[in-house]
Amino acid sequence: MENEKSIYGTRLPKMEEVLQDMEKNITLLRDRIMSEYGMDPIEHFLARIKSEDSMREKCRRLGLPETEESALEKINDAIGIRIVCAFLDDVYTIREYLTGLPGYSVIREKDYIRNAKPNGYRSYHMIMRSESGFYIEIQLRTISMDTWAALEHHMRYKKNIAGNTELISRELKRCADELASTDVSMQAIKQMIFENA
Ligand code: 0O2
Repeated sequence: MENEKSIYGTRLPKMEEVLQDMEKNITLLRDRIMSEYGMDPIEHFLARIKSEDSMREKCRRLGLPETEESALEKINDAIGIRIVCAFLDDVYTIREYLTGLPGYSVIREKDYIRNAKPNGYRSYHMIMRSESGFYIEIQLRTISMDTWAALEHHMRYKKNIAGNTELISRELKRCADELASTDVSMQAIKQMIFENA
């Protein structure tokens, strides 16, 4: 890739600035909630710039030319953050905070927690835009949702799966639904603990 022009043109340093600013904001929020409620709302979070190869592959998959415009305007996840929470209510607390974040606007939201995808995928998706004009994709989910998504992602890209793919999909969907019901129970337990504290 040495002599090849980056699909992000010369904008990579600016993208890194936006990514770092978002990371700083999430860390500040985390500290604030922790000092107010004594509990960390975030299990862990990952922040990344989509690699050159993945972005080019996504352009091809979507039938877009491999250009800076496709990567930064047509596709909105060149900058991506995944926030994994222990509990369901933390997902919505963080979503609320992000909607009011100075310097950023929310362009699009999809609640795949209340409206899960047919395969069982659950997460809260946000597309935000920085004042400097960069899109950021934010995925918010619980630990259970993250575990499921990781396995399902792995299966999807694994070629030549032996056995009955229909059965595998059905089993994955069943696991997703069981995990969702566990998330609701864990949330109720948390509430009982806090009400009696
Ligand atoms: P990768 O390799 O993770 O980057 P949009 O259609 O853009 O308006 P939406 O519906 O939020 O909005 O987007 P989309 O394209 O359905 O999903 C965006 C990302 O969410 C995906 O990125 C995945 O990371 C994750 N995702 C969505 N659906 C699934 C799913 O069924 N299983 C898993 N494991 N992840 C999912 P990419 O670019 O597809 O992949």
